[in-house]
Amino acid sequence: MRPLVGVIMGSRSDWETMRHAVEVLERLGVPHEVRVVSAHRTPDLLFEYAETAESRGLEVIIAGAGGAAHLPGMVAAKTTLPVLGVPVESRALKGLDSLLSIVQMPGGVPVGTLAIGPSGAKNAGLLAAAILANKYPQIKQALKAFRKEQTADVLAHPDPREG
Ligand code: RP5
Repeated sequence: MRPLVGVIMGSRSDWETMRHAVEVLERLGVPHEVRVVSAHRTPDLLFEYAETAESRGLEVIIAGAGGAAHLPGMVAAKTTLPVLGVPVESRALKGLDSLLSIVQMPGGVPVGTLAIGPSGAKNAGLLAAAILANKYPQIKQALKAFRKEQTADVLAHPDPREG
């Protein structure tokens, strides 16, 4: 099936974080593509990717970046598709720079900003699935099953001292 979610990141070094978004999409059976697209190093590719995303059939974009993290905001500037931003943890400032760069969009061009790091990436995958679930019953079913399993797993292991 054609990809519905585009997962992009500013650098190959972001993969360790962004793979958590992709793992969720795989688990829920959401068709997706994965690309490195840098706002700073490949600005023309960024424009092309964002401008053609909708006509290629993408319905949600997840964009992860670290440091001066312009990628999610610039993508959002070039498409009206929902853009979910994942702040990647930077070495120097532990991702606070990434978070503030992504979350502080001026009114008019939204980026749905998630938490710093792997949890944010995982939740971006889940949120993308939740957006698509309104249209695709199979994804809604997979999302509900995921949440049910998660709850069952916690309830099955109430004593934290047991493995
Ligand atoms: C950003 O710069 C990327 O998103 C990455 O998080 C950060 C560092 O990139 P590398 O120098 O590791 O390629 O554009």
